Amino acid sequence: MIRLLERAKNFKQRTALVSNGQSYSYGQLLASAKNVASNLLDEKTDLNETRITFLVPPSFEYTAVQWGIWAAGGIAVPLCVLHPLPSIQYVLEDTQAEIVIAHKDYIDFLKPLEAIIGISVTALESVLKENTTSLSDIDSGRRAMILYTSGTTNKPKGVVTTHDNIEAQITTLVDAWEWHEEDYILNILPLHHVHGIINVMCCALWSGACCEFLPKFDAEKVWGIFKSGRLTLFMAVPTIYYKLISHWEKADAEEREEMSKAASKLRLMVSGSAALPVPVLQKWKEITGQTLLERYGMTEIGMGLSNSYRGERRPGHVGLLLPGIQMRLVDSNNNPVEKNTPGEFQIKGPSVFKEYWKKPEATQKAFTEDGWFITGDIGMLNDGLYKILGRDSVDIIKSGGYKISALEIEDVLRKHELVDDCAVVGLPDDEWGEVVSACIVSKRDAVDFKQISEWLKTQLPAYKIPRNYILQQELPRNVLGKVTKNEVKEMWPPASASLSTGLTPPKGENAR
Ligand code: MLC
Ligand code: AMP
Repeated sequence: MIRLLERAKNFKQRTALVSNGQSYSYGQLLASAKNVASNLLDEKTDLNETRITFLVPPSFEYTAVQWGIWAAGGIAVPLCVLHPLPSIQYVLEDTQAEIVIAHKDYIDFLKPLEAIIGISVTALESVLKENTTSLSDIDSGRRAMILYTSGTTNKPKGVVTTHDNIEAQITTLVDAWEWHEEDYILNILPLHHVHGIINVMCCALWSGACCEFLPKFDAEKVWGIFKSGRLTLFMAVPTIYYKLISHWEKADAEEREEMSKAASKLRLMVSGSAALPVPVLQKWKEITGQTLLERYGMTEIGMGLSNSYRGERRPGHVGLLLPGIQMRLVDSNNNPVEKNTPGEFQIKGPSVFKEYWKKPEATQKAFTEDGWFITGDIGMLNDGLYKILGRDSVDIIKSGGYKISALEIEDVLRKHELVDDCAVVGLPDDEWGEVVSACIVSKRDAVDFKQISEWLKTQLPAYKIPRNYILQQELPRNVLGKVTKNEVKEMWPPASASLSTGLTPPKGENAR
C-alpha cells in the first residue's frame, strides 16, 4: 500500500499545493491522481513497473502525474526541464520507457524522438482527463521511482527506489525536523532530484502541510514570498542562499530591514546537497537571525546526517545520524577507522536505494559484500558531530548543488572537431561551490571556446557547460599516463570572490 497517498485522505479539505497562483486541496490531488492512473491503465489492472517518463515543470500537474503513476503500479521517471534532447533521449532509452508524458510547452521539443526512438509523446491534458477505474493495491516493496545521477562512469545511472525506500526517506525527515500539518514550504528546486522531490514536496504532503511551487528560482520573488509571511520552512542548496544574500546586499536599508524581519519568522531553514561555506552560514545568520540547519544526503540514500533541529547546529558540520540510518567510516581497505579519524562514509538502512536500473555490475560495485552502500564521501566525527572532508574522486563535481561527472563532459567534448583531448575539473567557487572548467588540447594555435560552448549546449544541460577554458599543448600526466587533475586545476589563478563584493569575477584569461 502506498501510504503517502493513503494518508492524504486524512487531509482532504486542506491545501496540498499552490501552483501557478492557484490552491489545490488534497482531495483535488487525489482525484487528479486517480484520473491519471485510470488513463494510464487504460483497461489494464496494473502497470507492473512500466517506466513512465514525464516532462512537466514543478506544478500541481507534476504531482498528480507522479501519484497517478504510483497508484497504477508504474515507475515514475521525472525528466529534467533543462535537459537538451540527447540527455532526455538517453533517459528514455536507458529506462526503456513506454510512455513519455509532456506538458504542452515541451511537446514540440520532444516530437523528434517519435521518429528517432519510436516513442509517442502523450499530452499531459490527455492523462488528466476525467476517468475512473478501480485501482489495485500496490505492494510497498515494489519499484516506485528512477532518478538519474552522475557518478564515476561517463553516463548518469538510474537510481531505483521502492515505495518503502521513499517512505523511509520521508519519515526520517518528518520526525527529525518536526514537520506538521500547519507547515508551509516553498519549492524552488528542480523536481528530478531528491532534494526537491523528497525533502520538500513529499515531506510536506506526508504531513498534510502545503507546498507552493516557484518553478524557476528568482531571488527577488523568493524574498517577496518570505515577505508575504506564509512560509514556515525553506530548503535550498548553498548557491541559492548565496544568491539570496547577494540580492539582500543590493537592497536599500529600509528594504533590507523588511527582508531580514520576514526571513527571521520562519521556523526552520535548511541547506544541503553541497557543502555550506561557513561565511554563507554566518552572513545568513547576520542578516536573518536564522542558523541554517545543514544536512548531508545523496540520491542513493536520501538523507543520512543532519544537524539538530532543537540542539546544536555547528558551522562546517553535518550533524549526526538521522533516525533509521546506520553508518560506518572505513579506510581504503574497507576496514573501520579509529574514532575521530577520517574515513569513507558507508551507509545502511531502509532508505537506501534498491539498485541502479539495469546495471547489476554497477549495483554490486556500489555495495560492500556485507551490504554497506559505498558513498565515496570522506569525513570524520569531530568533537561529537560529523564533518565532510571531501570525495574520493576528482571526477565528480558539485556545482549549484548538481552532481556532475567530469568524464561525461570530456566524452562529449572529445566529439568536437576542435578538441583533440581534454580534461574537465571543478574549480572552487564561492557562489557555485565548484565551476566546471575545461582544459582543451588542440593541434590549432587558437580555439574558439565560445563555439565549443554553443555546441555543448545542444548536447548537455547548461549547468554542465564549462565556464572556464584553457588551451594547452598536452595534458599533465603521471608515470602511468593518467591525467593529473590536481595539476589541471592549478592552471587557473585562484578565485578572489567574496560575498560583500557580490558575484564571482571570471577566472583565467580564457573565461567566457
Ligand atoms: C547556471 N549558471 C551557472 C551554473 N548554472 N554558472 C556556473 N555554474 C553553474 N552550475 C549560469 C547560467 O548559465 C546563467 O548564466 C546564469 O547562471 C543563470 O542561470 P540559471 O539557470 O537561471 O541559474 P539559476 O536558476 O540561478 O540556477 C541556480 C540554481 C540551480 C542554484 C537555482 O543551479 C539549481 O536549481 N540547483 C539545485 C540543484 C539540485 O536540486 N540539486 C540537488 C541534487 S540531490 P548566463 O551567463 O547565461 O546568464 C542531492 C542530494 C542532497 O544533492 O543531499 O540533497
Ligand atoms: P547527488 O548524487 O546529487 O544526490 O549528490 C550527493 C552528494 O552531494 C553527496 O555524495 C555529497 O558529496 C554531496 N553533499 C550532499 N550534502 C552535502 C553537504 N551538506 N556537505 C557536503 N557535501 C554534500
